[in-house]
Amino acid sequence: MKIEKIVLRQIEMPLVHFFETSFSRTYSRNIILVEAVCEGLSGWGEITAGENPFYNEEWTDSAWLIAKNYVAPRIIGKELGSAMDVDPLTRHIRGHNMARGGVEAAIWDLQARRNGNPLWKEIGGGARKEIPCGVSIGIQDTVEQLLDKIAQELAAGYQRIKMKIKPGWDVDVIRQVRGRFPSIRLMADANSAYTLADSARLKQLDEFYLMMIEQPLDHDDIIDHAMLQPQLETPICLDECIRSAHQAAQAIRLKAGRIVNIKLGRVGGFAEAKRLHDVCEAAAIPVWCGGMLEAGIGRAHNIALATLPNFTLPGDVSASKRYWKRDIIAPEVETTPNGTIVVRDEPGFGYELDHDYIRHLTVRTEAVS
Ligand code: OSB
Ligand code: MG
Repeated sequence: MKIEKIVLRQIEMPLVHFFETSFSRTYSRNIILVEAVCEGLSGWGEITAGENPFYNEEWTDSAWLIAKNYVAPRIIGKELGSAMDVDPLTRHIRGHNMARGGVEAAIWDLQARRNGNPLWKEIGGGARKEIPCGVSIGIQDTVEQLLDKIAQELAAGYQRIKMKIKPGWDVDVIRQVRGRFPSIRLMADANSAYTLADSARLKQLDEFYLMMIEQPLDHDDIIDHAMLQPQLETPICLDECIRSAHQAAQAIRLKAGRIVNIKLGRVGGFAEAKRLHDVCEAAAIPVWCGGMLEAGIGRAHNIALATLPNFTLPGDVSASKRYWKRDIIAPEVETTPNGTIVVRDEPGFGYELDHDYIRHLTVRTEAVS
């Protein structure tokens, strides 16, 4: 397979409800879609960078430049034995995993379509026909609003609730959530809002028997997490600081956490996500699929990823309608009353693209060939 052309499209999509983390509040997404073309077939990917460099160093504009000037030119025209060959062509680019990963994912989708296979089969997944789903609920204006949201998501069937926390929206809020919902599967995500100096405060969370606390400390830290974990009963789940299988191996060796959130973009695509999955599986560390407020393409890629065997915990992959009035794929992603998503068997990522709507949302386009 030789990629002839890579088309980048930036779309702007308003969220149905703002999403607030410890680092920012988002009302509208600016997402880069990647189309990789070979012999009349196209594969599609989504770059999961945020609108600002606050989750990690990437954002829409940096990802656009990296994808256009560094990633695409290194792939176009090269003879690829398989999509596995894409990752080594761009590995020497430092950082910018989301820009690399969005292009890589498009080529996996293309390969799946060429072979007439669903993407989950192409990546070696298929351990489950339905993936277990949780939801990630942002920081709200009031605790009452948070409690209402949780009640609504539980009524929809979601299997676990993740709530975002930050200093000032943590122990007291979780106490109220636990008071109202004593037996739900609950976890908290701090997005790096604390330091080791907050150990005593984080230790107070043990009282609420959370499934895990996600990335309490610095975005690029492993060592402090290894100092914190033995002080807590609550398992630490690592997100931001795990960008490669190698870093996961190091974190596991240092006992910096007991669970890993895998995000396709954060690690640079399917090849590295698979290696990371395998490293965790060999160490009996369960993983789950994280989310970056993806539109339909990224969402569908996450569903395929979550069919690998060690994705045993409910992830942050949920229904399209929680994010968008209208998604860019058809049908949109829906959940069952049991809080699962049924994996589709159509070739590629398994959904139809809504080209008209994508055209309507597009604010810039550039093709590299
Ligand atoms: O840390 O998991 C995170 C969204 C944007 C940036 C970081 C994170 C998140 C989420 C939302 O938690 C997951 C989703 O619903 O897509
Ligand atoms: Mg997180």
